[in-house]
Amino acid sequence: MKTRITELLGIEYPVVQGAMARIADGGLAGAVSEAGGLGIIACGGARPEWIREQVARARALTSKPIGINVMLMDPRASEVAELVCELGVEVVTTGAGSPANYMKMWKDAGVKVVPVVASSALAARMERLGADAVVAEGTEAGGHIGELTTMALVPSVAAAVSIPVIAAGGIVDGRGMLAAFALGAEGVQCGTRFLTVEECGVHEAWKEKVLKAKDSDTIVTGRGTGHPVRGLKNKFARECRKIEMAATSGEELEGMYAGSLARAVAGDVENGSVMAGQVAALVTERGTAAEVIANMVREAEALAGRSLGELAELNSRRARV
Ligand code: TUI
Repeated sequence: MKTRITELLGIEYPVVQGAMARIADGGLAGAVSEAGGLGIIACGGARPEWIREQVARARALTSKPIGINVMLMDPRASEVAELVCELGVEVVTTGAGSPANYMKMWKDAGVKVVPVVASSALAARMERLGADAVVAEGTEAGGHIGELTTMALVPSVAAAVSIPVIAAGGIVDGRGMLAAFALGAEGVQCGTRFLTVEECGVHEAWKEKVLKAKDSDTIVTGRGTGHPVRGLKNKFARECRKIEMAATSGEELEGMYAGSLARAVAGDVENGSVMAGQVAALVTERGTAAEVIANMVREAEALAGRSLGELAELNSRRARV
């Protein structure tokens, strides 16, 4: 399969694994890249020594390109930004802010730069600064999110830039991949779908919670702080919502979130922030990274050759290809 994304990133399939803070390590990223997608090591909240180890771990699993994600709200973001160049990773993605300050450094080092954006305005700004592609991430996604849905955001971003667009948020299988391509994307990024794969080291309790989730089981907390985060409903989320309703300032809320991801990572899925996207409801299997990617691409291509009438007929029989 060939798209501007596969050519740009030097990968076989235009499927990128979303960076999931404290979860997406070298083991997962290496497996995704070896399977022909792009694996990304999430550096939000990570120490530089950990990042070095994980890049080495991914390199031991694959000789194909890998990526690093810089979480821009992280106090160590500028340190991580420099590590990207030093470690010679092929691709950098960014999240939760504008990477304007680092763009020149990365471009000069020959790194492919793919910022995650939640608006067409930021996408256009990123293109002007030299971004190679953008990830347009809709509010269906897990973790830190913007306002627009994938359905509204992807065509809007595609109209605003000439560089290729990778769609994210709510994509879990070939149906979503085909829909994203119909909206203007040339690649997809999936996070939640990779949470339950064999190579993902997230706590078993988190995997089980995703596998059992229904479509109304995610909730957004932190809107009052200006940093909304989507995760699975639990005691922590209910408490957050209760306090948010009563709070009079953002600062009053910030304290609640300290350590919440660490608790979930340690397996406390009731009192921690169990980030996941709306499509958690559609994740009902585990599988391997290679199976996820191969099935997604196979299904998208099998659907793409059909007329709308044929698609409707398949839908009427609730049939999958
Ligand atoms: O970054 C993400 N998702 C994340 S980061 C993360 S780590 C975390 N840990 C604990 C608490 C909170 C977060 C978990 N999930 N996605 C990419 C993304 N970026 N989504 C939306 C945006 C975004 C939003 C606004 C990017 C830029 C922006 O505006 C920047 C500007 O300057 O206009």
